Amino acid sequence: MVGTLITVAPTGAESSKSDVPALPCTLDELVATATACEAAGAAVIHIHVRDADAAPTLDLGYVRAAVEAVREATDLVVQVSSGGAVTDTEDARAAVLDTGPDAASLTCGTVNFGTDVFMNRWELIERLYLAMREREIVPEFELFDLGHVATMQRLLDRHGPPYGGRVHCDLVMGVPGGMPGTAAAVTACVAALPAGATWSATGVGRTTLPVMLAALAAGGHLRVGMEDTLTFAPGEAVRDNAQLVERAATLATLAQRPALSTQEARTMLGVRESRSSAAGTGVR
Ligand code: KMH
Ligand code: ZN
Repeated sequence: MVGTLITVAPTGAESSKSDVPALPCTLDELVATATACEAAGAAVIHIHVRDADAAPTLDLGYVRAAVEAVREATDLVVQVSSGGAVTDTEDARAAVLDTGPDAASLTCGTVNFGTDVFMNRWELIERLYLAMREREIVPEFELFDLGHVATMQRLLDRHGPPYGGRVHCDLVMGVPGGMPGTAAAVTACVAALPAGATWSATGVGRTTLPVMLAALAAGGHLRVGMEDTLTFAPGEAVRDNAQLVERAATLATLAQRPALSTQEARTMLGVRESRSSAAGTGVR
């Protein structure tokens, strides 16, 4: 049986450093987290960047520095977020594809996001998808709801396969406004995925463990990290991202599907072999 791809999403765009002091926000903190998470079993890192005030930013200087620093310090597959924060513009979200990542997230539909709305118009989804393929960036289709599976299928039908030729999805579950983080929802989503697609799942907040266990049982992969989970157990704050990766790797080993190496992850995802951070040709 195939091993488990573990992705770490260490920072996100939603939590504030003042509320969560352990959140990696500076470049040094990001690199230290990336290094520790790779040692603990992560193979992919999903990056959101913070500025000097620890505020979420899509400033290309910051994002490029993060991509380069993580690549320099680790062998992790570097996946930038094209989702950003709910306040980011479409142009800014597209521009991060010019920072030379191996992979990028691609959310396949609009979703209520707590009291906010995470907007993903069809035109933006197409634009990001085509820009990724042009730049040889592997997309990770972020699916917050069952309808997003249908939109991903429409995208593939209309535009053909992504760069790398593989379809890899991440079920983002338990967001207030999206699909629930339950085993039943995992089953429903997975049944709707195209044949041959690989998938991971992440459960936000207290859904992290049920989603992780359901994903392992159903042959899926795992995403964990402080973007999605800040409480390790009732009343116990997460110590750091490596703690979440260690737990995921332990459960994967118990399921007899141990963590994939970074090289195995590159092969599975179809990531380009060598990539310089200077890549990028400008997003229209
Ligand atoms: N921060 C959320 C609004 C992604 O990274 O692509 C969107 C998000 C998805 O985190
Ligand atoms: Zn994200």
